[in-house]
Amino acid sequence: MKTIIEPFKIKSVEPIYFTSRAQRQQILETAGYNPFLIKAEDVIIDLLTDSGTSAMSAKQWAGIMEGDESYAGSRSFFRFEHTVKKLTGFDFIIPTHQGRAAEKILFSLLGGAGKYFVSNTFFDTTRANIEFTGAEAVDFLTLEGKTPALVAPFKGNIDIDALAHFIAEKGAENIPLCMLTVTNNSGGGQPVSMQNVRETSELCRRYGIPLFIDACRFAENAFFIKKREKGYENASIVSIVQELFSYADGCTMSAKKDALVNIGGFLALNDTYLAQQAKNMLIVTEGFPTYGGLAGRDLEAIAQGLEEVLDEEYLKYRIRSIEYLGEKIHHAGVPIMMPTGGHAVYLDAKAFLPHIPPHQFPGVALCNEIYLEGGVRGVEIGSLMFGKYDAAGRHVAPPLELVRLAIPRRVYTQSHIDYVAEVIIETYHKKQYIKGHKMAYEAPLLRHFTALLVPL
Ligand code: P70
Repeated sequence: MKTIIEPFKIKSVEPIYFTSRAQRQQILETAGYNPFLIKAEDVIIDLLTDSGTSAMSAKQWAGIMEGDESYAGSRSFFRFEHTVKKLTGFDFIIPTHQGRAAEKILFSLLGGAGKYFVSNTFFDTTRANIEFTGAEAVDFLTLEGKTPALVAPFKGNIDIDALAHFIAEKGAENIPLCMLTVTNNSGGGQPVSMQNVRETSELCRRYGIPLFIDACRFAENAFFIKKREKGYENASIVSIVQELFSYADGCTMSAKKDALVNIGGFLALNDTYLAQQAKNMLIVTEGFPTYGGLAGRDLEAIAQGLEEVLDEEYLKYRIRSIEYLGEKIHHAGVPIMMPTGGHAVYLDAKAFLPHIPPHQFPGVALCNEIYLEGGVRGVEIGSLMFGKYDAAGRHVAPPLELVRLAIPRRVYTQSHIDYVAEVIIETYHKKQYIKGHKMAYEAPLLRHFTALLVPL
């Protein structure tokens, strides 16, 4: 059969509340034109994030009941630890309440003024945790990764030559860690190839720089390797995952993505001394090392989710559901990041709204228009999230202005997605009437979460 169906049935449902365009106009104004500040009940289809929004399986809910809530030595921790070790091969597995808590611990221990952390692309919280220590976060995305319309199999790859130059220039002693984000979230959910991971690992090992994986979407990345990289056609997803982690010295993970849960994360690593320091900090900030910032039931649900996410039928449906939305709107002429990535369709706001300059936040303007049109909420990944000011106070734009439509895992059906496509295409027809925004309030770090804006 040609039709790829959702490989699950639905046992428990939640209502969607509908709003009129006039109501949404009012809601946007009240929210300071920042989609983060809209109440979820006022959203018809919520594509703000795929993080923590998964539908859990019956087995995960069963795990919630089975969770062992002992303070120390909980059975659920050992199941969690066993599962993560089997996948990653790392020696020390440290649970945290979500990804950024793992980042906070890791970068607090390794960071500081004068240090450089390098990556294909750091995501927002990772970058913020690095900069908070006084260190610099530097991205080395390949040119093809920065070219939205170009179709290439591994647009998440790090530029090895540029990285090698940078290491030679700054000195390995000033670079405490290299991180590969799989898939590359800020760059379109694009995968990183096994070859690129292997070559990055060789380069880092030559200089004694530890390589860590930001593993949020490791299973989606593995599926792309299987489908697109020569030599992996017949490999199992689990063996691809294990090989990828074997090239690294550790990882941070937000379990809210590919572990199919609503909260959780971990730090995993091989270095005994660093692990000891991390556990000491964990006790101060998160909790005892056999629960971190989580309940025993959360650890159970993560362990179960990490097994389910490796199911090829699931991954096939998952990646196809993103591609399906991408195809529909691309055929209608809507400019998107090509090819579609693992967890979201990314609209190219620069090409969608060429009349709005970066300092007027084309991505935010587009997000708000899409919400107005059909109650669909996306997120801007562009000048609001990553823009900076130079010494003269001028706005410095990031390379891409994107609107991400992230698809929660196992939550929406094909007709929901058809509706989203219709909303995007309608918005595209009205593009010349969309106006830029200006900032009314911004916080010093991670400003996109709380900023207030006004349309021009
Ligand atoms: C997302 C969320 C979180 C994330 C990530 C990567 C590659 C670390 C983290 C932190 C954040 C977000 C963005 C916009 C709207 C809502 C939420 N990504 N590394 O949706 O993990 O959130 O668990 O601390 O993507 O992409 P955590």
